[in-house]
Amino acid sequence: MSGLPPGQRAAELERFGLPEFARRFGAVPERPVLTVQGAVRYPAQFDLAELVDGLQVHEQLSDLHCVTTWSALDLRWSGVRFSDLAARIAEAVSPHPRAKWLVATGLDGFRACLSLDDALADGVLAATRLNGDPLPPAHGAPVRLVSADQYGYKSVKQLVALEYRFTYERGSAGFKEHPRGRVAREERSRFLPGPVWRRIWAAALPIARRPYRRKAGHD
Ligand SMILES: Nc1nc2c(c(=O)[nH]1)N[C@H]1C(S)=C(S)[C@@H](COP(=O)(O)O)O[C@H]1N2
Ligand SMILES: [Mo]
Repeated sequence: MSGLPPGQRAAELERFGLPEFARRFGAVPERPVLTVQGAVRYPAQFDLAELVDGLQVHEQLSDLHCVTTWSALDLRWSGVRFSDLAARIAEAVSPHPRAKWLVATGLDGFRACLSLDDALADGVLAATRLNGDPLPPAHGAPVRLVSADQYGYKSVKQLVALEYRFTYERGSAGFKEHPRGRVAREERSRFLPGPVWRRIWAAALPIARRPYRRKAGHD
């Protein structure tokens, strides 16, 4: 919230992601659903509006830190705590007690894998609003994960599915996604130390941004 983590620079929020997802940008369905499966006793599909209905609305000021070294600061997210949502889901689907990971999938097919501990931590929101307005589709409508302490690739936009798992599974970013992705520890990506990745990612950023900026220009 205040002060930039190591290797990050302040930037304006703009739609971003893996280059191959820039063009996969689906329309928000009229009646959004959330599918929950994997290591659960009762796989289910929930009406998203019903699922969040009655949960306490929570507002949070947090930063979005992309692994490619840009950070959008002081974003005012509003929604429900992901832990509240997960508790309601767990009541219905009965996850296996040894399930320790959660794969979140977006409408565009983008997948990220979070440890359940990280997903249920403070500062993780199922956000529906941003800076006082309904969340725009470009930033994740109808609902997006916001995990403030992890790199942006864990904050899956347009959430459509959750899968409980016993083990970590590579998401869409493969080894470029760190299993934990904690910003404070600079866990940017696997196999190399954070400060090394920092330089690689900073060099890759202009290339990664290109398809998103091109798409935004056409919208
Ligand atoms: N569905 C979906 N969610 C996603 C992505 C994506 O490509 N698709 N990219 C992730 C990455 S790498 C980042 S940095 C943030 C960017 O969020 P923004 O588009 O709101 O800036 O979304 C994350 N969530
Ligand atoms: Mo990112």
